[in-house]
Amino acid sequence: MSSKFQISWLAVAALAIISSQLLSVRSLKLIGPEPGIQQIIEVDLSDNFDDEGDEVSEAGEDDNSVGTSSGGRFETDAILNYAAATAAILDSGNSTNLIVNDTGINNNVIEEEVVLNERPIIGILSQEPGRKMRRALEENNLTYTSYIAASYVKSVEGAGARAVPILINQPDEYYKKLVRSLNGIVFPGGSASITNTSGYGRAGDLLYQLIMEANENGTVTPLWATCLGFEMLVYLAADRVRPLTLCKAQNKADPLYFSPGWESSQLWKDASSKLKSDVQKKNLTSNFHKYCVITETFNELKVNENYDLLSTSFDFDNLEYISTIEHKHFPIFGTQWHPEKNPYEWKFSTIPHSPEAIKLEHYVMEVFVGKARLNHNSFTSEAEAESYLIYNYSPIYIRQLYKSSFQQCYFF
Ligand SMILES: *[C@@H]1O[C@H](CO)[C@@H](O)[C@H](O)[C@H]1NC(C)=O
Ligand SMILES: *[C@@H]1O[C@H](CO)[C@@H](O)[C@H](O)[C@H]1NC(C)=O
Ligand SMILES: *[C@@H]1O[C@H](CO)[C@@H](O)[C@H](O)[C@H]1NC(C)=O
Ligand SMILES: *[C@@H]1O[C@H](CO)[C@@H](O)[C@H](O)[C@H]1NC(C)=O
Ligand SMILES: *[C@@H]1O[C@H](CO)[C@@H](O)[C@H](O)[C@H]1NC(C)=O
Ligand SMILES: CC(=O)N[C@H]1CO[C@H](CO)[C@@H](O)[C@@H]1O
Repeated sequence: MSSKFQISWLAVAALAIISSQLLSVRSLKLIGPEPGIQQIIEVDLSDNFDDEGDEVSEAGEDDNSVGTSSGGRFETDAILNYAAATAAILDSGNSTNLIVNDTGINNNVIEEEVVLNERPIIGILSQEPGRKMRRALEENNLTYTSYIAASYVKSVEGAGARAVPILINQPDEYYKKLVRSLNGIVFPGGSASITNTSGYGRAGDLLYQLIMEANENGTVTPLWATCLGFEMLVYLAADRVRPLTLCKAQNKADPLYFSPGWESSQLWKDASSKLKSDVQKKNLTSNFHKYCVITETFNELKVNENYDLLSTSFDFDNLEYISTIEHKHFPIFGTQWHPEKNPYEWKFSTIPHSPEAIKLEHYVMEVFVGKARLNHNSFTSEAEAESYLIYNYSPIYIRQLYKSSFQQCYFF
């Protein structure tokens, strides 16, 4: 855990200037830097924060505690990234104070009042219709060229965010504008190509580069990638090398087999012990994939240098494959399974609808949208935001057109 937080001193300096970009943490104290050696970060998340500037009086002494609600003290690598630390330290409360003691750099103490973004907007990437959907659209004289399954929209809405569709085959400037304006992005599942031979793959490639750049710049920019989106995430993280192995996990509900370190991960650290136990013992995750990423490939392609493997699952032939990953420093999550199907899709009988399965979806989406609340990007006006929102489109009850695996889809 000692290199969990990476703080860029450049980003810290930028903080003094860009107060609107500030993130939520009651108190953060940075001591140093001493080039080339470890830095120490002390974090105080205690409730009795003293406005007068007693920023770390309540900090714990446990060297390895990470983002606990009582604070802690963290040793990190020399190159540190501010965004990752504050994202990881996200805790309750909407109005908090952040103090950076940069003694050793400028002998300055920077104090800022920060608020959570309570109106997060999440962009959801659209994609080309699959073969069956395309035929059904043609038969109905519908000329749409891309779609988003409504379950992804409902899923972010259920966690307190609004959704914006991200269209495919648009100029680069469109995607740059959206990454500057949105608070988080979703790469949904589906059947498009994950390479730049599809509009989905091309948009995903540019969005991923922009998301990484924004996070490196100190703007917490969360990404959630499901199923095909997960496969594209690993492909991009592997520097555009296909990471996929054929497997058989269509229409299958599974537990997660957690990997070492999962309990302190960004994704699982705040889960209730009941949920953590249920997701290991019960078949709460919905799987619809015929490709898998196996651990060997993940390591060979060095994706493991930047991403933590959080869980594996097994296909029908007992092949063990990677089911959950997250970025080591940024709020970027990938699941081969479909959280959004549990509450919102009904066609296949294997989709889990138990109360525990619904809690799982709510929990992971709350973690994701929680990270988006640390992002203070916005459109230039509420009117501009409205012009992009999904409310400009109406979902179609797609099962009236063909035997779709989706209940409702948005078409563009
Ligand atoms: C900032 O940190 C330095 C080094 O630990 C310490 O000597 C100084 O008192 C701190 N300043 C404040 C205002 O906390
Ligand atoms: C589609 O268009 C063709 C040609 O205009 C027409 O014959 C057909 O009835 C239309 N189908 C539907 C479902 O509207
Ligand atoms: C598509 O990807 C390939 C392989 O990474 C690359 O050589 C090519 O330039 C890309 N094309 C476009 C249009 O981005
Ligand atoms: C990151 O920062 C660089 C340098 O300031 C800037 O040119 C670039 O546009 C930023 N990228 C994003 C995605 O914010
Ligand atoms: C989970 O699914 C498998 C079949 O894929 C089944 O054998 C097992 O009993 C299920 N477990 C539970 C707890 O329902
Ligand atoms: C839960 C909570 O802390 N709510 C606070 C959010 O911020 C407003 C304005 O500062 C306070 O009035 C609320 O009490």
